[in-house]
Amino acid sequence: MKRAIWNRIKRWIKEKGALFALLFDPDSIHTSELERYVQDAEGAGVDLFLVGGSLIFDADFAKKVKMLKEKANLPLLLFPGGAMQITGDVDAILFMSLISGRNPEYLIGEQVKASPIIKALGIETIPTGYILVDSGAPTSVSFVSGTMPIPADKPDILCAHGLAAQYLGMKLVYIDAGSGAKKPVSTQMIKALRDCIEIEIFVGGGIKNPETASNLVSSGASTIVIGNLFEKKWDLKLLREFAQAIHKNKL
Ligand code: 1GP
Repeated sequence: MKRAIWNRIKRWIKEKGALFALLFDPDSIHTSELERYVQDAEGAGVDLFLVGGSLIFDADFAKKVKMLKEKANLPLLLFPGGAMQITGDVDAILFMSLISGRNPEYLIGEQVKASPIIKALGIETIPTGYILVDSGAPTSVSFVSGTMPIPADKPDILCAHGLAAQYLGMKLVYIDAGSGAKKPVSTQMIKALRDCIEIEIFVGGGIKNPETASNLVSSGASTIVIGNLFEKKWDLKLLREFAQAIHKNKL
């Protein structure tokens, strides 16, 4: 089984302490801006690109992912909301199971639909336990997946899910408050999770400033994912500040 991209990500996490992943939602970028965004992000210190979303409205989704792949030098990971988003124009797929939920469609149904296509395309898969944490208000992903997030103040429940992901052989857990969440996952929750599992921890959802990103890294996050903030306003200076804050523990 292919592991080249994952091995590279693991090595970078070791070298840099933590990585900065920028999430592109194809619905919110124009093809004309795409090349500049990729160049800016690579110059500013972003480490990874993610693309995908719980619902995609753009008929040009596949075309935009292909363009991203052509322009990007950094690894491009698909962060799919379902089997319909599978495309071969990425370096690897976060092969996710929504393990905080109890909806069989997102635990295993979409994965079964996607697998034969992934095999035919020959894309690397990165087994990922996707865990939604409550952010104080309903999010698109909880609505679309028909699942309840883990309560924001229940580290024991988060740890139990993280351990289950680890014992199932997943390489990472993606702890998500949901795109545009009012409140990100707390540092207390991430600290508790870091203390009980050994696999990598990606954290995203509602992270709006470099200080929050830095605190999450100090608490044990190995990758910080930011999407919404830069979709609303592209800000090169802020991209650099995030990169510095996320890498600061090792620089
Ligand atoms: C969403 O974790 C990602 O699934 C990123 O969240 O868009 O709020 O940055 P934001």
